[in-house]
Amino acid sequence: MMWTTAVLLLLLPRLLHSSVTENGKLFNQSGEADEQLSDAPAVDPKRSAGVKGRDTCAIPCDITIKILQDEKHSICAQLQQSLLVFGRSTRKLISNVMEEQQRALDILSSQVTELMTKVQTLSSEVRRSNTEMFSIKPVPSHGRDCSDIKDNLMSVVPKIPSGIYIIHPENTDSSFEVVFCEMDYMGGGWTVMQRRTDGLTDFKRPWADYADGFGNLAGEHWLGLKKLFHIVNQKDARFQLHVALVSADDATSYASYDDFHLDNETEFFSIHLGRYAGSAGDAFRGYEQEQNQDTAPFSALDVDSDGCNPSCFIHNRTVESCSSLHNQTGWWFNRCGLANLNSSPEDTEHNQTPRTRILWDTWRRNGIPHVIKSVTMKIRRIVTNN
Ligand SMILES: *[C@@H]1O[C@H](CO)[C@@H](O)[C@H](O)[C@H]1NC(C)=O
Ligand SMILES: *[C@@H]1O[C@H](CO)[C@@H](O)[C@H](O)[C@H]1NC(C)=O
Ligand SMILES: *[C@@H]1O[C@H](CO)[C@@H](O)[C@H](O)[C@H]1NC(C)=O
Ligand SMILES: *[C@@H]1O[C@H](CO)[C@@H](O)[C@H](O)[C@H]1NC(C)=O
Ligand SMILES: [Ca+2]
Repeated sequence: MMWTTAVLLLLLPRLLHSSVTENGKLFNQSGEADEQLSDAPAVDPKRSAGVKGRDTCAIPCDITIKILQDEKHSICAQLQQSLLVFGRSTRKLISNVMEEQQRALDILSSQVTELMTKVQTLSSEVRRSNTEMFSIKPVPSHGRDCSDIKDNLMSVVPKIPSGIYIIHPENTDSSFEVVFCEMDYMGGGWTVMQRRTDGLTDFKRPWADYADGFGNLAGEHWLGLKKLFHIVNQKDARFQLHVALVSADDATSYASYDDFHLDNETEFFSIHLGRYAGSAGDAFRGYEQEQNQDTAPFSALDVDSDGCNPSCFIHNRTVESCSSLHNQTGWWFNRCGLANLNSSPEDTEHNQTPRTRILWDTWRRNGIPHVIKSVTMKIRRIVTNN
């Protein structure tokens, strides 16, 4: 509405001018009006009368006055008349302009309404297709675990690459996991559950982190006990565990267990190992029964189920927490034991003790344990005939 008023204010002087010109014609049509009238409507009637008066000085005064009064009356009547006409035409013009503006506004607003409706239709269309895309279609997983992925893709792809895959273990409601699959090593199909190579990932972690997992899947990481539990507890599936070790002087060895599964979190994810095979020795079980970590619950720096209760005597030292002894890492400690693959890789800058290094005590040369620089723990389905 503001701009309509502004337009009217701009138009008004022009309207007034044209009306006055029209009225000017009216004046000189009657033969009485002076040119000045059009420019100065408040004209002094005496002045024009005075001019006439000089031409007719012979006429007696009372008659002259009468004539002048008549003239004055007639001029006033004409002025009133022309003012009326002026007022009427101005009003008409203004109302015409306003009507025109109103029509233009009506057209504009109907166009705007039409556009708004179109926009609403379009955006609801977009929303609908987005909903279809994101919530109705589930996230596609590549398989139940890396062995399953390998079996599924083997007939389709000539060479399956190692890398990060999405898995959906069987009998798990909606837990999709991202895992690293090794597809080249020893026939492929391995789901990596732990990798320690450069010491860049901090393995000093509380229970929650060991339960949920941490690190970088493409590098050092711990997959997490919950995910591991879901994978190895699938129906009609059995898994083997493979530990691959590399020493500081680039010697390699492995330890393999033909069965591997975990108890649930209530049982602190106790580990269950099958028969050992390999070249690194069975450090999980050690040399003596009291070093055996098979069936041990998992411990972390804040959850202590390490079998040292209240304390153990290890290497002439009193130990209350195996996690503390092993640089605050988590593992299936049992009176600490001879294996802990979550400790730090070889690091010459730190004054490491055998207990803060990656520990696999049964891999020895000339009776001395190897210094281990990297390790991977991976699991694979065992083909069962049932
Ligand atoms: C009215 O006055 C105008 C301006 O003075 C003049 O040009 C025009 O001829 C006059 N018209 C008549 C009909 O006298
Ligand atoms: C203990 O762990 C921290 C963090 O991972 C690491 O920086 C440090 O070198 C480790 N200490 C030893 C003695 O290995
Ligand atoms: C965990 O396992 C134990 C023993 O098998 C069982 O009694 C318990 O109900 C399980 N807990 C959960 C939460 O599944
Ligand atoms: C522990 O102490 C005993 C006797 O005090 C000694 O013979 C043995 O060598 C010590 N062991 C270690 C690992 O220091
Ligand atoms: Ca303890």
